[in-house]
Amino acid sequence: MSIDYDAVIPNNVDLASDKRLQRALQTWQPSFLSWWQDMGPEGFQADDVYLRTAVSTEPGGWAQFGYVKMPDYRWGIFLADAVNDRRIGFGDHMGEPVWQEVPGEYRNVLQRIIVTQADTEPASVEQQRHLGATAPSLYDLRNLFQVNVEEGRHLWAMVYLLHGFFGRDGRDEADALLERRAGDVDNPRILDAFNQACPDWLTFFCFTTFTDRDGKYQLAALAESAFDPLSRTCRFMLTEEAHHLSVGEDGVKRVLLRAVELEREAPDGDVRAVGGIDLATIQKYVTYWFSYSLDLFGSEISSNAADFFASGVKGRYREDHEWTDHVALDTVERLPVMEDGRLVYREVPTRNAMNELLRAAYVQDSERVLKRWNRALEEAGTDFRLSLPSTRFFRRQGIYAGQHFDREGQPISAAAWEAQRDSWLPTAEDRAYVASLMHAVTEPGKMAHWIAPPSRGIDKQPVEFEYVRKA
Ligand code: BYC
Ligand code: FE
Ligand code: FE
Repeated sequence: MSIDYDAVIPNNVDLASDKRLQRALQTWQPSFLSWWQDMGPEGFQADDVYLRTAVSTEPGGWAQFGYVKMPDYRWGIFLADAVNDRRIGFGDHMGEPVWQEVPGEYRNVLQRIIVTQADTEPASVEQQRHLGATAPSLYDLRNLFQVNVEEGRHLWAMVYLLHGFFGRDGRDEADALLERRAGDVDNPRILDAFNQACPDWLTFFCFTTFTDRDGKYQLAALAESAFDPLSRTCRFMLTEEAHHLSVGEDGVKRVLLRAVELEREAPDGDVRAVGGIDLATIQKYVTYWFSYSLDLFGSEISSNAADFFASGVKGRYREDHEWTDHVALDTVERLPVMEDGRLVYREVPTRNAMNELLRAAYVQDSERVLKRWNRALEEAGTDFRLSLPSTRFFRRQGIYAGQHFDREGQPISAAAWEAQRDSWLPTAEDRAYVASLMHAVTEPGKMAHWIAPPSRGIDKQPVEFEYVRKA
């Protein structure tokens, strides 16, 4: 179905024919806009930003670029096309037709998952709202805002499901999504990575590399869902997500390349002495955000995850392509668990290890990113290489939480942890140093001292294009 762009809420779900839903969403819309004014990008609401807007859900030509003031962005409801005669692909209902309505027995779990997914979207906008003031270039400023408006659209995508399929409860949850606040001690966001501060651009690039990548894997698992409207919603969100990941990966790469350049210019190779971010500090930020994002997959051993899979609510990554046994009832996974202070392998029913299987796919994907960064370092002529810590390192959720492991994942004492922690994770001093470099660069084509320029601009525009025009 084509997108109705004349409607108050652009959509391809034929909203015009469902007056009740349309009214409910049009009532929520002013609350969303007022949240965006209060909690969205601070200081840039009146400026013209060169943004892409979704105009179709066809792969390929789905986006259109042009100057838009952010509050005028056409946030809408776009589902990927329905798959003809789609069947449930895994779990206890394998082979049955997918659901177009919410089955009563799965209403609570589905609602909880959708609310959790929804909550992360506005949370990330709140976390990033002050970054515009210190953007290293107009190119980066525009990318930040592109990510922000699309996370706003992801919120719309989930609110459509809540309003359309969960009645009164869904409407209440949609309101609550605009009331929780990232980092607020009294009314925080649901998942802990979304309550962390995002005070500087190195953090932003690590967040979009590793935390948005959790989004990619969670959305892919939900795209397998037996609840077809959720599946179609997530499939379209994934096309937008790819850009967020590239903003992160390319951003970190540009900071790395600049560090190598400055290392050569600096007396004694001291990058900080010449105003750059040194490679060791970049490694610490990578370690921190990778570990924080691992927590977002939930516990390694989880009866919730087993129930999600059994009911058909949430599948594995590319369930159809990467797995042959889609029922997973008679198999086990071997996981290292802590017993009496030692790591031992224990067998866990596969269904209870679903979070760990999704996390493993995520780790593999993250390793591919590290490989690309390391290739760039090699080409730049340095011996320095980045690495990811063990999945047991610095965890706050799941079976390794509350214990100490070194970067290789070996159990260590609290004292050994204290002694080495500052060499593994950003210290207050590291953060203060990175913060001291953050100053806005607003001349088109110019870059902050600590970051290399991108290799190309956006939508075939040159790097020196005026991506954000001051009002
Ligand atoms: N922080 O069995 P467990 C994105 C809770 S990112 C705090 O271990 P389960 C984006 C858990 O809720 C993608 N609490 O976990 C990225 C449960 O609480 P209750 C977001 C946590 O349920 C960047 C308890 O611990 N999407 O889109 O199997 C920018 C034990 O649960 C955490 C989704 O998350 C944590 N890290 O799985 C913008 C998909 N981890 O029930 C956007 C939907 C666990 O005891 N969510 N807990 O009160 C899910 O599928 C599941 O909720 C989870 C957890 C995978 C998150
Ligand atoms: Fe998102
Ligand atoms: Fe994202």
